[in-house]
Amino acid sequence: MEMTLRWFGPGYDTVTLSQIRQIPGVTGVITTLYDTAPGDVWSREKIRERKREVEEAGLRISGIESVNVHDAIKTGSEDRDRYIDNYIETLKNLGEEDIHMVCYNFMPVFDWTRTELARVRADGSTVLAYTQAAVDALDPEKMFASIEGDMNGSVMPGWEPERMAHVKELFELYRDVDDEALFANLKYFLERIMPVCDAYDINMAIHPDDPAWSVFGLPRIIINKENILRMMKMVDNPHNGVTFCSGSYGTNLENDLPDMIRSLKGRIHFAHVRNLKFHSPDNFEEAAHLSSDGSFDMYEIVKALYEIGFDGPIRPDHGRMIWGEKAMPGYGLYDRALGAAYINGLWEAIDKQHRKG
Ligand SMILES: [Mn+2]
Repeated sequence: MEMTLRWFGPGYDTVTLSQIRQIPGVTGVITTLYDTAPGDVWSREKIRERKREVEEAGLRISGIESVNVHDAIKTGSEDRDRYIDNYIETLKNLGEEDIHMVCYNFMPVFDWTRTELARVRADGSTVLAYTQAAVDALDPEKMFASIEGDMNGSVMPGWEPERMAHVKELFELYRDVDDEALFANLKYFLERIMPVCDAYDINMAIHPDDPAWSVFGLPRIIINKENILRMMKMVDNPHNGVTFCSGSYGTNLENDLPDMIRSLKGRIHFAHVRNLKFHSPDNFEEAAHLSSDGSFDMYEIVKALYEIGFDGPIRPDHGRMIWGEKAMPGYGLYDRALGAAYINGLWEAIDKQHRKG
């Protein structure tokens, strides 16, 4: 594995590359071009400029999170081919610049959904949290307004104000899209992009839906072992792979995370590792990475990744807001750095134990 940190780029991230460079064991960043709209082609020049900046800081671009998939592709609308052509062009440009891992998601309307961005925990840290009761009581069109005040002035991925301004139209677009239609649209997209992925050795890594069930009546398909194996099978190419996100699959307590990891051997191209603390099956908050701070056995999760020979980029996922830091919720420096150090510690211990036999 390669330890990385997500970095949103200049002007969007409060964390600097020089700070990331000083986290022990972190050698790469996972980045994106936030200022390129979903559906537009990422130019060679912009990719090269980002690469130069990262490499000058002594790091490398270990992958992209995300190249967003346009709603025309997800809904299978008549103009989808034009957007897929653009996506292929972007992949080609990334490949030419020696970037070989692309995370994306196929979630309708909203990216991840949380109902609180700053729940206060017993230790005074603040975290993102979710309660089904709050979602059920909420008008989805007002979702953005309800969390906007807690964003610390940041633009959160998937919650861009320009996008949320059209949320009503987005719902309309997905009116006739059910799970089966979404699977079919995903298959169509993957079949069209696999040739360029083969040509440039680009690993596509789909991010699970978060939470891993339907919200606001929208279809959600990347939610459990059965569905993800169906997806691997429907386009059976090693470049069609997954981002294993423990915090997203873990929202559903019926998902056995180490078992899922083992069943995806060879197809996990990227790993997000974080912990959740459950108060009930539909009321949870994001905890520190340490097993005892949350509900997951992080040792078993990292061990499963180790045992399947996972060799892609891994990153700590959302961190708590601690030590007075003001940053994009989930994406401060301090707690993610602690998370990276902890995961590195687990990995080293598992590796040494394994070598001893
Ligand atoms: Mn994730």
